Amino acid sequence: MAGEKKRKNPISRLNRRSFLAACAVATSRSLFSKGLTAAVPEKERWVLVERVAREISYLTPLGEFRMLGRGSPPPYKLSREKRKEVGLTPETWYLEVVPDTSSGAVVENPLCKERGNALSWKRLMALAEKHAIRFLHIMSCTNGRRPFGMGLWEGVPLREVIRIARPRANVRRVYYWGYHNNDPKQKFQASLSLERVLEEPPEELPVILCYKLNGKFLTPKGGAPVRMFVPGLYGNRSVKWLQKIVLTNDYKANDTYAGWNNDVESHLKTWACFLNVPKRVKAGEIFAVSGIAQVGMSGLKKVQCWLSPKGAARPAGDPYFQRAPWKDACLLGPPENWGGGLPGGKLPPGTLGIDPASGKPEVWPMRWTAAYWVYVLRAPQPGEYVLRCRTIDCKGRAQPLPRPYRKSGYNAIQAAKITVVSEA
Ligand SMILES: Nc1nc2c(c(=O)[nH]1)N[C@H]1C(S)=C(S)[C@@H](COP(=O)(O)O)O[C@H]1N2
Ligand SMILES: [Mo]
Repeated sequence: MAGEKKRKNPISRLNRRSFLAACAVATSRSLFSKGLTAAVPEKERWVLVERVAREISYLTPLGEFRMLGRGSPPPYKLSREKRKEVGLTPETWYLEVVPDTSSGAVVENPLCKERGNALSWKRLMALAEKHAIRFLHIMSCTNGRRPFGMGLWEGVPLREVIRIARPRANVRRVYYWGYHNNDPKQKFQASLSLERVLEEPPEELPVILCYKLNGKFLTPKGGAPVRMFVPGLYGNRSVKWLQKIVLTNDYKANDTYAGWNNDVESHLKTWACFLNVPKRVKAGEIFAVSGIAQVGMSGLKKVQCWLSPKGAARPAGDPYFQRAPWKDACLLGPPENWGGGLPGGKLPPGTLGIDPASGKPEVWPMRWTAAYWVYVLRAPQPGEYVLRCRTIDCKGRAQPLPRPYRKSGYNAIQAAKITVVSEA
């Protein structure tokens, strides 16, 4: 596969055996009306898809997870001694859960250092023995051009701790923040409706106090020892180095990210981006392009690609190329080896959404996760081309949709340049 270039990216790793469960084979019409390319025989397509799939690690290895952390210095850059001093090691960590009395919130058993009953790591681990859950979930930043990583997260449902604090009256929202060098300007804060914390629809995942990623305790960069993890939303709600929760009757999102002009309520969107695209291919050559799709709120039915000559006139009145001759890519099925550094590539028992008897996902692709895809095509005549990718959600709608607010979660039709050179 001459020209196939491996691009450094945070979410793919070339180390696993995988297989294909669902392969939406493209119909064998020519790629676009001018008939510049011929169809790829199914057998060749299959071989190539399988070869590329084998190189993708479903879970992102920890060293390749993209991780954020604001502050000067960011908490993960503090020395081990300093982290001990400020309560960012298991032995020194405490979580306080207190009422915002100025809002009228009434909490019967506030957990705080002053009363000597703040939640310690030991107590959290005791709760974990009874209540720990783990699930697969992608991490994406609202404005990120690609997902930060695909993880297996473990923690204790936040409601177990809220229950211990016994909120009694006038609590509508949960405010929380992480360690910030005791400087209010460095505070990274987020909030949730208390109702979101207390219960969820049957197919939804609980908000957790998270302490493990891919089976390993969180690293300092990962938010150690404990971070919030909020399923279904962008990463800004999942505050790291968590130390404080305030139960309030205020009904507004007071999130740091909202103050930065982001829509913090928006759910993860369904969209696709490229992982590996060869920059140069030879005319007539059969080659593969791989990518990742984020399975957002509306689910994912298909990923599609469309190759067109560079500089071709954009169709009038069709900003999302709805009328372009898109072709289905091949969605990869659940892997046998989940990668990401899990022992033997196996998911731990009790992973939500995995059937305990077969060890296979109950549905595929799973909501709030990554789905990888491969698109195989034959290079047309020499020239400059643009390859685009998009998704079709479970409602059959092409994504992205028209969005009136840009900072509600990045979603766009991604385009990659491909140069086709002559065979000789
Ligand atoms: N304390 C703290 N938590 C934080 C942030 C931060 O800057 N400080 N960034 C948030 C944002 S905007 C994102 S997208 C996620 C990223 O999670 P990750 O660093 O584990 O990939 O962390 C969130 N949690
Ligand atoms: Mo973010």
